[in-house]
Amino acid sequence: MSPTDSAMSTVVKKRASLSLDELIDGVRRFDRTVLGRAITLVESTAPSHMQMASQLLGHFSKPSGDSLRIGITGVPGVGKSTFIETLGLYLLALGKRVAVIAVDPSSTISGGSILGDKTRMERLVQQENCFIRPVPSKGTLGGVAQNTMEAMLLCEAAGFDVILVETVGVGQNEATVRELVDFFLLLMLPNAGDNLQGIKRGIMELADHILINKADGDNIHAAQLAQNEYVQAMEFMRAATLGWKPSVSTGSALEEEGIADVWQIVERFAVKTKQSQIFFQRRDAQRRQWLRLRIAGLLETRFFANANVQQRLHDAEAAFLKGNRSFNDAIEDVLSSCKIE
Ligand SMILES: Nc1nc2c(ncn2[C@@H]2O[C@H](COP(=O)(O)OP(=O)(O)O)[C@@H](O)[C@H]2O)c(=O)[nH]1
Ligand SMILES: [Mg+2]
Repeated sequence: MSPTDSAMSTVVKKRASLSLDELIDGVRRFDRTVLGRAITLVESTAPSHMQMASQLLGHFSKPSGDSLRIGITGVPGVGKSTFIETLGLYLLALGKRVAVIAVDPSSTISGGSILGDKTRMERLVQQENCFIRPVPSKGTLGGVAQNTMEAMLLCEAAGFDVILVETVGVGQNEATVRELVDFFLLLMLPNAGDNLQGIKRGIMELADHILINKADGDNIHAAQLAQNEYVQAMEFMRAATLGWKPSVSTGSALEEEGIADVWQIVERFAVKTKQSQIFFQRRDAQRRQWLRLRIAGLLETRFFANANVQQRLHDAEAAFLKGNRSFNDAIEDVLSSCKIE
């Protein structure tokens, strides 16, 4: 064994030093360090990790507990992280266990113009019944969805009651996250006039509730005007959840105003959608989607790890670069190395 090999194997050993049973046991015991390790394992795309990851997830694949999954979106700077911290502390005071999953925008926004979310949740981080986890937003939307879903499932298995998913209101992320959660909250800024024109109607149609944040100081009046405008605009929009009429409220994450109102709305939503079965239908759809995402992920990993595929890929690439095989033929050469038509 070369020195590099032995260094590698120590690294691998260190990472893999928890057995499947230890991971399962730690998650069950609400050990947040082990929970973090479990999430890291299921995020891994290394072929050597995938079997254990599947076993771990398989162990927790039955719906557990009575959790609520809440997605929170809005433009950068609207106050999502501040709101999550305030709501999180409020829920902890009610005796709930709160997990935060932040779809980390650092890799999608160039120049690192978004401050790290963790710095905004300093008080929350210190709480015993809280767990904060960034999910990398790089890679495919399917990959982000799968990572978010699996992190949520493991948090639920650990016994968290409320899962808050922060997603930045740019690109396609919010539509993907909408499909993963029970309730979707849109945060908006008080200057409605400019805002209504700038915001994509599509994002408003995903929301179960809109909170005009930063309704404090000089902004209170503007926030009320914005509220009226949004209420009117929502009149003509399709509801995100069958049988639920989204409403608009004002509040201040910073001054801890209007937070209890939002939570009451969430609770009413949960009762109502459980009565109408929509809640459970949505959860079933999420489980179906999860199965497909994992199949897709495994298919890709196994495909590219296959020695025959690697050989064909190597040959096809060379032939394509030399101009001996067309683009389409090169693709077919590689795809035909497995049996799927
Ligand atoms: N005045 C006021 N400022 C707020 C409020 N919520 C957040 N902020 C500030 O807005 C900035 C962005 O907040 P942050 O939570 O990081 O926004 P995010 O990018 O949506 O996660 C920070 O400087 C916050 O202190 C609020 O309710 N009122
Ligand atoms: Mg943030």
